[in-house]
Amino acid sequence: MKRALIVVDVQNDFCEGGSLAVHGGAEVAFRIGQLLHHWSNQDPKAPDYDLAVATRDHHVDPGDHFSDRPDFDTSWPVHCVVGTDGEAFHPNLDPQPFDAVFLKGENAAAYSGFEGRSGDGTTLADWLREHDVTDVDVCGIATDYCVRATALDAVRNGFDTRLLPSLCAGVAPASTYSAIQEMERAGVRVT
Ligand code: VGL
Ligand code: ZN
Repeated sequence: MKRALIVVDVQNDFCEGGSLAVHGGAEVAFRIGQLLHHWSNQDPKAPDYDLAVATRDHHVDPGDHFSDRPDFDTSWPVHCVVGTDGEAFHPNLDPQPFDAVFLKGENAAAYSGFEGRSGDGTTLADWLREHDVTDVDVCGIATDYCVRATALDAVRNGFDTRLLPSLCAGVAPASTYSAIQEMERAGVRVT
């Protein structure tokens, strides 16, 4: 049994000052950074993850995922464009001791980290299985979109899945609330 931490989309554009800023994003980046700091220093008070991975929204031309008049549900302002500062990890996410990073959404919307691939083309599900991971904790941005989709796919792929709500930020309160209910119904343990 091995447990991995999955850090979803803690990128500049999803934090204050970014093009799709999520309220509380920079604070969540800071708190995840603190956790990673304790974890990478093998601090006894850190959670005992065997591995830590991150996902990144990584858009080139994702079609109608981008809009000049976004509805903030199925269409969004231009964000996380490959090669821009908005696509980079937020500086509060420090350190970044990830065993792998999974990029998603190059040419179409991809909310779930399980749609992403690492540098050598491995999917998140295959990578976790290759590393004997059975349990995952999911945190990051946004609770009601990419965190939700990633946690639901983790359950579907057979991982024992927990959500860390204190290390998440959501786009809107109502959709964040219903996303948490939906994750719980699907078998995600909300800690
Ligand atoms: C996300 C909206 C658009 C996310 C990504 O990371 O939750 N949200 N693209
Ligand atoms: Zn996106």
